[in-house]
Amino acid sequence: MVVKAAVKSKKKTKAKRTAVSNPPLFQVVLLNDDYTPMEFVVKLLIEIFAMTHTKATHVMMQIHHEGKGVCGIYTRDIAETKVMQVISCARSYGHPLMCQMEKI
Ligand code: TYC
Repeated sequence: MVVKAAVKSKKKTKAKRTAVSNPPLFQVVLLNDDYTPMEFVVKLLIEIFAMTHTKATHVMMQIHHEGKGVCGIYTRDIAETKVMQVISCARSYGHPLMCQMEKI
């Protein structure tokens, strides 16, 4: 009777790598206007974009002086939700504040 010894192959099998790409990112941008109160914008940046009071005040002042400013960078669905939250909150208080998302 011939007994065949099991010969373990020393050869490494290469793991197949599938190409994956990162999802596109969008920056949520707040626009300046002459009517929305500064303190409202600060509160909104704290509540919707999880900023500290110091950071929110800084971003609000930057928007006030430069016309617009980035509040955060997100994937599409989250950016869309943030824009909707900002606009619906602002409108519910009667403010004209505008917010948009831009692909980066
Ligand atoms: N310019 C507004 C004011 O003087 C304040 C403001 C800041 C409004 C940022 C909108 O995105 C904005 N009351």
